[in-house]
Amino acid sequence: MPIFEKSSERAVTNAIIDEFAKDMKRFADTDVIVVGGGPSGLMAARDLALKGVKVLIIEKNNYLGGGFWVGGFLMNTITIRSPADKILDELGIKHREYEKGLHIVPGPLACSKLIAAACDAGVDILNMVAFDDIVLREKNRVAGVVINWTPVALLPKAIACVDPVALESKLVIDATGHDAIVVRKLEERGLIKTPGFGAMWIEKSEDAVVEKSGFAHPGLIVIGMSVSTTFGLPRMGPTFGSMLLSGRKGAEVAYKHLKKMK
Ligand code: 48F
Repeated sequence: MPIFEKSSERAVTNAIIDEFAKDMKRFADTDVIVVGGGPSGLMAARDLALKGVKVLIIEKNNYLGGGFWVGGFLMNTITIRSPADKILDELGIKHREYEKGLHIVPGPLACSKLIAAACDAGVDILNMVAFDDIVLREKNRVAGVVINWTPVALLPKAIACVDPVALESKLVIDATGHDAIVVRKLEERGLIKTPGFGAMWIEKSEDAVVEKSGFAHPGLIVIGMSVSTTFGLPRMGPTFGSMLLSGRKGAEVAYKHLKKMK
């Protein structure tokens, strides 16, 4: 007596291809593209999706979460300073106060719950796909991204030309962490100058990252550690409260801008 419903190889293949084609058509023209699915990108995307914005995360790995799975020094404890613990409460993530205002939570718990919150909010996700370049419009406004499958970058040199495709959006958010990949693309084109991030100073850095989260160029918002690289702020080490608050601030800035565009 079989356990599972009858199906076929053909139906399984068709289900995968049909859904992917439908998704890609939707992704080709969206409101906001978030490049990078770490804590700041997930937070921003979740907040935007909850407000009814069409938002897509492009993530080069097969997994989301970026550096949020582990705390510092390959150890699981994530530290979050108040008031960002309120976001943990909002997402139903159990945490403990280690000392006044310094909260701790296991990385796998915090990260998996944040990913689930983004998915539940209706965020679209394109993983194993890497940002390759920007789409520019009038006055060098960022208006989308050029993407390719992550493995394409790993192909041997003999396989020369594997053209990418492009997705249009009203706004792009750089949430690629210290590398600030999208901002760096603008820099390659001489459109922006980035000082790179400075030495560690947790207290100064966390506040400054949240304050500076916002537009770095027309059409382009920066959040998370890419803010540090873009504006030459100190790095912050293994504490994540500002990643969540920066994502939230980026979403607010994006939402306000989208409303003005209407
Ligand atoms: O690095 P990441 O977690 O960025 P974040 O949201 O958070 C930073 C913290 O994890 C930590 C810290 C604060 O305590 O210092 O580092 O700023 O996540 C960045 C995501 O971007 C993806 C990358 O795989 C990761 O998931 N990413 C990077 N380059 C690309 C990319 C690319 N070219 N295309 C698509 N995704």
